[in-house]
Amino acid sequence: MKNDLKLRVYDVLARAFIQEEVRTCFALLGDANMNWAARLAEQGCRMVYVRHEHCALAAAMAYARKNRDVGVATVTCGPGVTQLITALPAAVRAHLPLVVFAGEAPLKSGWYNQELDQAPIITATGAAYHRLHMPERMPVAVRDAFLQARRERRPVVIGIPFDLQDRPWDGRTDLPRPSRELLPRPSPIPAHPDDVARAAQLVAGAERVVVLAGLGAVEAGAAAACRALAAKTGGLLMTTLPARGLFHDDPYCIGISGSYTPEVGIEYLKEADFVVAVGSSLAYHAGGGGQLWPKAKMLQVDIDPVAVSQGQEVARHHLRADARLGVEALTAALPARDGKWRTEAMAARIRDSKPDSQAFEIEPGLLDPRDVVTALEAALPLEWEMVNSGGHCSWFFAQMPSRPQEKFLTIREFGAIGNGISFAMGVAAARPDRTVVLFDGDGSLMMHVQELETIKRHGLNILIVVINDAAYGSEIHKLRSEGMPEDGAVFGYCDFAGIARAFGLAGKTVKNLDDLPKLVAEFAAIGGAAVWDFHVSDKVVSPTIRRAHPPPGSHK
Ligand SMILES: Cc1ncc(C[n+]2csc(CCOP(=O)(O)OP(=O)(O)O)c2C)c(N)n1
Ligand SMILES: [Mg+2]
Repeated sequence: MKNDLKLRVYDVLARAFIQEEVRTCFALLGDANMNWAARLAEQGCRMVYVRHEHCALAAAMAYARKNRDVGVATVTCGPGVTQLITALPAAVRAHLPLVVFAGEAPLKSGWYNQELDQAPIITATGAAYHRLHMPERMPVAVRDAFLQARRERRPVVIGIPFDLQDRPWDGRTDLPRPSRELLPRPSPIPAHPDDVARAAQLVAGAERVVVLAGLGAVEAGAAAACRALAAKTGGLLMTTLPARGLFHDDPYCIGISGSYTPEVGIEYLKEADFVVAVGSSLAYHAGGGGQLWPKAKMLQVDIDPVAVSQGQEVARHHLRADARLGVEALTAALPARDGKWRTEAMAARIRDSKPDSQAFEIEPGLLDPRDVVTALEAALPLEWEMVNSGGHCSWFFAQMPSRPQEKFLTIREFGAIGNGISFAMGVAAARPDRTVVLFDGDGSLMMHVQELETIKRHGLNILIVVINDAAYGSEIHKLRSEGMPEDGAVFGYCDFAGIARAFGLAGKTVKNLDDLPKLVAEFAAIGGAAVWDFHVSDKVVSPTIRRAHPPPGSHK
């Protein structure tokens, strides 16, 4: 820190971020960002200091998704930047607007041990990289980074050599107009009447319609419109995984589309003859290619309709429009129909069926992960924020149908494990008055278990539920299916309750599910953070794995 009163470049850079209304920044310090970060904090930005740079970016991702705003993180140059390389592609694929303040090695030295050509590493992930080497232009370049992140919905990393940051500021002290004031504010795009007429004719000719909503439907506020369309056609509703819970209280919602569809949903989708996909990119894992609905034609209602998505032919029919306006216009253009697919008996089946009814032999003393999820579904307050992580266990905790969409977050587009704890921190920072409950696997939690210290230090209110099968479940089930040795995927029941206590959190190995209501009440009363470890059997195989990796002997 400099003791003279002269304004430095990092002072102005910090002001430029404050001017962009940055109120939370996820950070890990080094030479190339610490002065800037200290100034940012002084100007009222809440700093969440994490223990691994990956987690700074991943937490900013969840913050951005939750607040529908730009997430901000900061890392030092060189090794600080290389730690971001798993989180960046995940943010790119999830279309999350982020700005990362990264340092760069000093320009003045002939040699610097942390020097690295950062741009190609960052741009290889799909994120943008801007070198800021001209102090006078930096405030505008920062503003433009926010504009770019918002418009392109991807991470923008700005790299600034730290000797430049340390220089006295000789330029103007007024800042450019912030990105929020410059952003175009277009109204939602209505559908063209010809497209509506064509779409209505197709839907009117269908008998078994399913309305599938994705995050685009959530963002456009299209939930009520989708329900009305499903009601008018007498059809059913479902969502993609990230949009789960959008129809949580609708008796005709068959759950999540794709790898996580519950049993009854799979059955009804086989009968469907028409799917209206609303605000969904029809991703591979959402069943966009139509494997789940072999008889159905598909109409996509979206501002950016596609023919092929993630290597698969998807919708043949398209209605280009804002999700809400498009669905409203379609519904209005449909004639009333007499026969309906939906019946009260179907609603009762949807309500009363287990997501997966397969029986498994379970070792004494271990739990069935499906029972754990059912018990948690009953015991956890509905207003708690849920964060779902990945891994084999994620099939089970995706099945909590009573939880509303606005209390749910999952970001899975890059398929990386280890992010749950960061996402939970991001949600906790975005919703400081709420309790956050994270559902994670043991392998995933261990990947960034150091963040328990961050949670403790920042007093975040997070309950971590570990579905602990003592293994990388996804890998064991695949290896077993191929008759391969499973040693590399099995590590035994690690003592998460003990680890949590060592970091100063509460920790509990929950053996009896009947204890849950009492445990939840106690946790709700005290708050803070805790890890609850549920030792589950690795004999319970999710339907997705059973389909894709049948047991040995059944291979063709
Ligand atoms: C960063 C990363 N490394 C490795 C993998 C491969 N992988 C996918 S699922 C999984 C197992 C996760 O284990 P756990 O969190 O315990 O969940 P489980 O599958 O056991 O339910 C692994 C290692 C991955 N997806 N991402
Ligand atoms: Mg596991």
